[in-house]
Amino acid sequence: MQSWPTATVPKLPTPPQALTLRVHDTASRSLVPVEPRDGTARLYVCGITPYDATHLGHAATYLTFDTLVRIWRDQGLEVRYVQNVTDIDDPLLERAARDGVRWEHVAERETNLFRGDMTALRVLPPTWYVGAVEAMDEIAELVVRLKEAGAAYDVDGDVYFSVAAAEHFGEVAGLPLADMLQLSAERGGDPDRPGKKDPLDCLLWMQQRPGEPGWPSPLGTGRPGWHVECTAMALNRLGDTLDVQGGGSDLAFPHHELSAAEAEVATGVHPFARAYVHAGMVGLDGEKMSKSLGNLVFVSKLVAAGTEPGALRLALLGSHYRTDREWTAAALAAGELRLQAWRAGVDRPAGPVGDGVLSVVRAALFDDLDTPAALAAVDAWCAADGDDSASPALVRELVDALLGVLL
Ligand code: 5CA
Ligand code: ZN
Repeated sequence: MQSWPTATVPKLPTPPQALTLRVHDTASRSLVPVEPRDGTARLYVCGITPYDATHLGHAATYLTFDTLVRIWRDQGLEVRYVQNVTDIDDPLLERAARDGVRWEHVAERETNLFRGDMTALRVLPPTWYVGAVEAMDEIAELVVRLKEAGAAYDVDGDVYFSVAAAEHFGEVAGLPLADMLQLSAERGGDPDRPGKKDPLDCLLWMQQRPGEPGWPSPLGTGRPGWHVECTAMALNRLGDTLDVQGGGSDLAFPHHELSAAEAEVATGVHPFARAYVHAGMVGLDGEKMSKSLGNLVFVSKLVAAGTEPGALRLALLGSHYRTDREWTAAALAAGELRLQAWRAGVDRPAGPVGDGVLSVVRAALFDDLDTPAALAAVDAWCAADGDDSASPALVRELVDALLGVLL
């Protein structure tokens, strides 16, 4: 599937070799070093389910992984990045029925809006942007592989993955059974379906239902379960091990847990990802911003109303990615003020020495993507006087390359 146009990324002076990037890994509940092999970083970030427009919660999560991509590129690594689009799923069918349009139309319309938002926000596009619909064959192939490995079974013609087949099942989210059961029911699972061996077993392939779309496969005509889509797309483009598997914290269980379990059984390799990185939830008025709750603030609407995407970026990067937070008018106003102050800072003929702010910004970002500390370092540079006439250009470039903001 077509992604979106890339923004240019200025090349900065080579970073000191001594810096090691560390990120928070949900599975080990600790900061872990990220040391990609062979000069190549492998990243899978779960993409949108395109049934409603991108809201600021999505934007915050994709900005988190954009920061990671920018750090890797700054390190001189090649970045192989896969992002999916869940372009067929129950919510799409429900939305299409409600609006009296075809589900394909809903998917295309909302994916286009998302591309527009990502372009406006200068989020760098993934190497592969893959829709579930275009990946049906490879997904079915993985389901067949899991069946052959003895990790799948039939329930009334539908195919289920057996969590008992994965030795390390449960280790990504590290949750007690009761929590897993509850989250499974809340987030697309069916723990109470009769005939399953374990309530946490998940759907791999669903036979076509009347009035619903289906794709021919060796498993019969139907469509895949959610988790196995991401597993297949990741394994086929990035190999058996990812450096980072990313998404919002609502994906840790069951989605990333089950994807990891499926990958482990299919490849015999553990762990699937060296780090599972999860962004906090952005809320509005005390609730998680979500399509189903309807309490949404849209990137496209803010931008159409005249908000500068750079200010939006700074507003979102002003909090640490792991913190659950509220979207407020004050956060946006702070982003706007900051953008003005930074523009004034780089428009000066000279400023404090630029190498200093560059190394502080890098050190902050290498420390679990500490964007608030990185922003504070640029604030400090803008607030101080100096006579380095090369520094305004360097700061403009570092803000562009590492923070994605054009001053
Ligand atoms: N298509 C699946 C992943 S395969 C999906 O979760 N789609 S989504 O459209 O619901 O969410 C897309 C991404 O945005 C996910 O990483 C999700 O964790 C993240 N996300 C959703 N709501 C919020 C929110 N309120 N705050 C932060 N991130 C969010
Ligand atoms: Zn996913």
